[in-house]
Amino acid sequence: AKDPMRVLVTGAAGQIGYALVPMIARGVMLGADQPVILHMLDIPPAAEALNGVKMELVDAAFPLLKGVVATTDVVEACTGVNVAVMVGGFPRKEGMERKDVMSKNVSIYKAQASALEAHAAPNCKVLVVANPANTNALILKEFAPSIPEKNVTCLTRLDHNRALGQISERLGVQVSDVKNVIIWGNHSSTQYPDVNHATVKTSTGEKPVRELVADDEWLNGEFITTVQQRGAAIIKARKLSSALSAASSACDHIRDWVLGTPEGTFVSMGVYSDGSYGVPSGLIYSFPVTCSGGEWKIVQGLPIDEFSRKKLDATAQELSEEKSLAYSCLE
Ligand code: NAX
Repeated sequence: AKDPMRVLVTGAAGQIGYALVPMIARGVMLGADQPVILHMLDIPPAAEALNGVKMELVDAAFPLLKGVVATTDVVEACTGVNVAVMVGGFPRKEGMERKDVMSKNVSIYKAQASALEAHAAPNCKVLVVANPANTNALILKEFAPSIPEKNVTCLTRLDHNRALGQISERLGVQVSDVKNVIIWGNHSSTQYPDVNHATVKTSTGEKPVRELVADDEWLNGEFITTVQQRGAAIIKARKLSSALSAASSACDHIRDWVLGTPEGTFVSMGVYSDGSYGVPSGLIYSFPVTCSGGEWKIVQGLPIDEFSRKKLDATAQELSEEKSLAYSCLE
């Protein structure tokens, strides 16, 4: 039998946490043969609720769940973890300035970076979910210099999955037959959902999405804005932000990273830019990646047309501005 892996979920008393921890305990994230020990962190006002989540995990009698740590102590939460899913953060409240929200999150991510660096297992893989996800991940990376930069990522898989879902709905095909959409850039409304390399499996082989949809106006317009604005549409409908889809996508992100992507399939991950596709290095930017042996690699050599180029640059520009704002909060 495999040794258990320790998985940290911060913000575990929140709504994504509530959807995510049972998925992890059922093996959705790391595999049906991988025992896990859950480490759940939240802040003192949520301590009682967090304990309630722990009680439910016990009550669910998950065979793979070998232990639960529920704590408000960052060091205890981070100790020995192999995977860290950072869902906790400071939400933007009505009337708050962008800079004030950034400043709160910068201090949270700076502190948690230090705790992970000092106490996590070597080679711990980090996924930042909390917004602003790319920039929180960048701060975490900067303040945990001994964690390899390739181990710090942010979640854009939800956006990726939303794009797959929209294509599947439009064409009336199974979502599992659609692949290789790309989310470029920031997990924000400037992200660029790109279908230029996406295909659909049909009875006569793989066909390009552009050819099957045969409506460039929709693909270059409404499709893009629907994916970009999907989070807002969920809030409008549910009066709460996306939670089950975010949790499921976080599992997809870690599972593919650890266990590998299928041959010929790429997925979107926010990773530390190396300058690929003319994206400035030093940003956490969402790229198409393939994973194998526990490492991601940016898919190289995809042709980028002029329409796409502008969109890749615009979202990079926004991330550079976020980075400056974050750094101004450190001064
Ligand atoms: P909730 O407000 O329900 O939960 C957040 C939890 O974090 C709360 O329990 C809170 O007490 C806790 N928390 C706050 N500060 C903390 C700290 N310093 N350490 C540990 N825990 C702390 O929000 P929820 O709906 O679960 O969303 C969580 C985050 O995910 C938000 O930042 C949200 O914007 C972000 N999202 C990111 C998505 C993505 O695709 N990257 C999509 C979904 C979601 O909107």
